[in-house]
Amino acid sequence: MKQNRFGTVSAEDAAAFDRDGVVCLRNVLTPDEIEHLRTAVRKQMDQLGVSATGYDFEALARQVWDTSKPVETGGANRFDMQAMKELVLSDADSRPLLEEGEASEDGLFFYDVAAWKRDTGLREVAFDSILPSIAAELLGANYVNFWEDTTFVKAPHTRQKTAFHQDLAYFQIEGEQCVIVWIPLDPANSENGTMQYVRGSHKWNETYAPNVFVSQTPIASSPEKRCPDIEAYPHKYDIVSFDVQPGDVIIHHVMTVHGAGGNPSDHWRRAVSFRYCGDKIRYRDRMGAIQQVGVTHKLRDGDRLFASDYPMVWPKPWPGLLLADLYQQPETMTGSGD
Ligand SMILES: O=C(O)CCC(=O)C(=O)O
Repeated sequence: MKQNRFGTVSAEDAAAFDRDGVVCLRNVLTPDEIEHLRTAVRKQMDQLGVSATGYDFEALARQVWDTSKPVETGGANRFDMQAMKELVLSDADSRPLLEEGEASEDGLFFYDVAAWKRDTGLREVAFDSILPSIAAELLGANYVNFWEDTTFVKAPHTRQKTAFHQDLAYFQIEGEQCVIVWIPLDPANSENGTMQYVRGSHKWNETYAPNVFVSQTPIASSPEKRCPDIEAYPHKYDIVSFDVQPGDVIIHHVMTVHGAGGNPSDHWRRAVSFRYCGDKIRYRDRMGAIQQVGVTHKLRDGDRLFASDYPMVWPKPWPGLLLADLYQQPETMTGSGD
């Protein structure tokens, strides 16, 4: 892997990423950039209950384990959550993945996607910050496409953990030249559910089926094998986590197995996650992958990600060009407006 081509990543950090499959970079985003992301997340959260794509996984998990009630997701219709409940309950190895302690109604594990399509501020960070060139550097890529953004918010007193998983099989891609940038919008540490990564797992040479996040239950249509039960045997794995502040980012390789605790603390843990693909990635309509919302491309298996759904964010055609402005998109079905 090429290192240090553009001076955005130190040789030590690039080496850590290659070796561990994860690296934490300090102070790479500005306070203004963090504020843009907080604003985008606030707008998504304001639409919870109305938007087609925003879910509360904490509430959902309660409904999954309560066999007396059906699942209720308000306006969110991206996934068939009743079918997901039946899948989890039929899985002999599934169990609630909750932090110890009293049940709390305050908990919220908010999940949403694709804010870039309607939020200029988030787009500026995803396309025009230093992140695309960091991704290019870590991936040794000749160009970089933006795949998607995802929002993960854990309110104070959220018991739901994020089940350990590997990202590749969630995406319709072939190849491993892809990184995920996890961006905390609040201080995050072991008290409020910072991310946990299995060091070196990107080199296990295994592809794992996507799971349903509130349980390790694999998505039924995926042909891949189940992710190991990291939660049950954490001592068997080399798990690394980082205490982070807004401005820091944690970047993991698409094959790195990762998860997160709940947030039993009194402090929010808001985060967004950006996914970047290098030039070796090809499109693949992978069985079991999560269908993206609002995509319009007609890519076929083996195609490069040359479509307006996957903006090329690095290199820029000329310095100073604001890609965020180029990719103004019409309103899509994905929820709140700007
Ligand atoms: O923030 C979380 O709890 C999960 C994040 C994650 O899995 C990701 O960014 O790929």
